[in-house]
Amino acid sequence: MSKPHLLQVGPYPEWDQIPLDEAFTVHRYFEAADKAAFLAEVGPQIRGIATRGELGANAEMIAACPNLEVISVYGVGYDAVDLNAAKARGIRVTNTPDVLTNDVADLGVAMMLVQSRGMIGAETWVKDGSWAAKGLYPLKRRVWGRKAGVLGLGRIGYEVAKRLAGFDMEIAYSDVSAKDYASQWEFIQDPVALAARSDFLFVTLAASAATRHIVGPKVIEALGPEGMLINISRASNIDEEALLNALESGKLGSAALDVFEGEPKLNPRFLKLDNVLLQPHHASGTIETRKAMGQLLRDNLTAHFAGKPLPTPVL
Ligand code: 8YV
Repeated sequence: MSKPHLLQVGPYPEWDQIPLDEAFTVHRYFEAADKAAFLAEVGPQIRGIATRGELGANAEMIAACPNLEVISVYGVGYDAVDLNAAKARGIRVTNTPDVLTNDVADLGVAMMLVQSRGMIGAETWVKDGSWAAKGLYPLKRRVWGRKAGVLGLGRIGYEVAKRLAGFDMEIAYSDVSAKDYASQWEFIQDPVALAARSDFLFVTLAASAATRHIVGPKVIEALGPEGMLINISRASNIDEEALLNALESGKLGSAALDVFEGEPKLNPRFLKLDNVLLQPHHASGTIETRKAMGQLLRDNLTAHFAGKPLPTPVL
């Protein structure tokens, strides 16, 4: 039996690539020099798209594949998939929830600690001889016992809050409604009010048109010159222009960011700031989690082509 043809949007580790190539005829979009010509050539054969959270599948790509049946995302976020285009053609969409939740939460909390305690600068202080030459490293701010806000108490937000409880932090969260599994934490629906009472504000919302720039000038200024914004969701949840302005002027104390507009080519203004901690969209980037994500991506594709129920459908 001939293998279903797949369009692969971005690279995967070898441990995923080998089984993917065994089970499917894979066309590597990311290796094509002329993307439009490549799509025009292979598009009609394509029955599945294997993509990644940040890459998704846009309307053009979907339109170029008239026989497309399924889009499988390696990632929990599917905001980069044109869901309307998929829905209009009855194309199934899957993602990889749950398997990455704990690692994403771990990285968010680690970024808070590293940034608040100034650990990157402290390491430079040791390595460049400043410790011996200049003496003691400047004092930084504590984390334990302070106020944390979690914007979006879904799977990842919940795991962040659980970890913060271990630091005896005062935790509040915002979401569309109070969660029955979170009665131990304060519910503050308005993101501006949440930011105003928080020292650290975690953005853990699934991105959509409705959440675009939910963290705008008002939220950022409410968090204030002593506050820290931590984003482990999607760049589109934050008004990046307002964030940069506030970081440059000191209206916001600091930020720890794993995601950026236009990544990996982020706005160069970020690189000039000394009140930011920047990560290369790496919150799910552990060997264990990435292996589980790759397996789930393939399980969804295999189930689809075997006519079985999809393990983790979005559409
Ligand atoms: C990426 C992510 O998919 O889960 C998500 O939504 O953005 C990440 O896990 C990861 O960088 C792999 O591309």
